Amino acid sequence: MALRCALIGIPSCGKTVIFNAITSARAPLYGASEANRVIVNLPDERMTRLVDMYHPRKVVYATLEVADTPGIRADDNSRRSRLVGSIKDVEALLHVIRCFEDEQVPFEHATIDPVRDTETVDLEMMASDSATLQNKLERIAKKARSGDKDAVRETANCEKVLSAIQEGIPARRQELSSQEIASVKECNLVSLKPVLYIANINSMSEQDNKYVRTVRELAAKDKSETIVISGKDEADISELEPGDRALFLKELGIEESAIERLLQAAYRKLGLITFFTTGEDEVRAWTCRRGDKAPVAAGKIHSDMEAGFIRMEVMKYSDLMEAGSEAALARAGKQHLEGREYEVQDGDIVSVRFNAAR
Ligand SMILES: Nc1nc2c(ncn2[C@@H]2O[C@H](COP(=O)(O)OP(=O)(O)O)[C@@H](O)[C@H]2O)c(=O)[nH]1
Ligand SMILES: [Mg+2]
Repeated sequence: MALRCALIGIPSCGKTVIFNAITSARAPLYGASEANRVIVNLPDERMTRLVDMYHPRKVVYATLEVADTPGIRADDNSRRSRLVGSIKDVEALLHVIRCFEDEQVPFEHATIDPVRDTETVDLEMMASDSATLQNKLERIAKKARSGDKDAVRETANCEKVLSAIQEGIPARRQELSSQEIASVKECNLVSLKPVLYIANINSMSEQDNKYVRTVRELAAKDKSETIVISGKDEADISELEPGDRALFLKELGIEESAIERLLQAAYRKLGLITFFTTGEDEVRAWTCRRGDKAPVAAGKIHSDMEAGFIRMEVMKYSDLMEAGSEAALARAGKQHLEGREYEVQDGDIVSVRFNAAR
C-alpha cells in the first residue's frame, strides 16, 4: 500500500529538481505537463539495523508514492483544473517554496517572497474548493428546502466552510469538527489536505536565511513542519554512485542527504507509522495509520490475520536493540501479548496469532 503525496508550488520553485532527487528519475526540467509519479522506498535506518541482526533472505521497505505537478499560477483556469486534477487523489501536499536567489534561474517575479508565493497557491486551491462546495450546495438545495434533515445539516456545514474559504482561510486551518469534515468529505477539498513545507535554498550554508525563517512562520500557522533542502545539491547527490556520496556530502559540508528527512516527514504528514515483521526469511516494514488497532494493522499483512485475529506479540524496536537479540529480550520479559484493542505503535515488531480461514 503506497500512500500518495504531491509536490506543489508556483513555477520554477524547484519541484521537479526535488522530485528527481527523490526518484533519480531525471524527468525533464521544463515543460513537464503531466504529473509524474513514482513509488519510492521509505528510507529507515531501523531497517538497516534489523537486517544486520537477522540477515534475512529478503528485505522489503515501506513505500510512499510521490507526484510532481505543474506549477500553479494565479487566476489561470486551465492550469487550475489540471493542477487540482493532479492532487485530488493525494493525501498530503509537499509545498515547495523558492528560498534561493539566483538570477540565472528564470522566475516570474523579480523578488523572492515566500508569503506571496504560498498565498498564490492557497488562493488557487481555495478557488477550486469554492467551486466544488458551491456545486454541492446547488445539488442538495432542493432536498434541503424540502426539510430533509441530512441535507439541511450538510448545507449549514458546507456554507460555513465556504464562507471561511471566501474570507481566505484554507479549510485545513478552520479547525473543523468531525461532523463538518464528514459533510465536506465527498468534495475532497484540496485546501483541507495536510501540508508539509519545503524551503528550497541554494546551499545548506543558507539554512537560516530570512526566507527560510518566513517559511517556518507560515508552517507554524498550519501547526506543520518545514524541511530545508537544497534541491540542486540533492539532485547532484542523487546522481552519484552510493559509494561516492559520503565524500561529496563532506565537500558540501553536510552530514546526510535531506531527502531521507523529507520522506520521513511526508510519511508523518500522511498520518502513517511503520511496524515491522522480522525473521530469517524476511525483514519487512509495514505501513498503517497512527491509531490503528492491532487487527487492522494485522490485516495489512494478510486479510486472514484480521478476520481470524487472536493476539499480537509485540517487541519494541528500541527494546530489541537494547537487548541485542530476541532471546535476550524474551528473557528480560519485554515481549508483550496484545489484544484487539491495542493501538499499534511506530517501531513495533509484531507477530500475529490468528485462526486461518477455512
Ligand atoms: N540555484 C538553485 N537553482 C535551483 C535550485 N532548485 C532548483 N533550481 C533551478 O530552478 C529551475 C527550476 O527548477 P524546477 O525544478 O524545474 O522548478 P519547477 O517548475 O518547480 O518544477 C531549474 O533551472 C533548476 O535548476 C536550487 O536549490 N538552487
Ligand atoms: Mg516542474
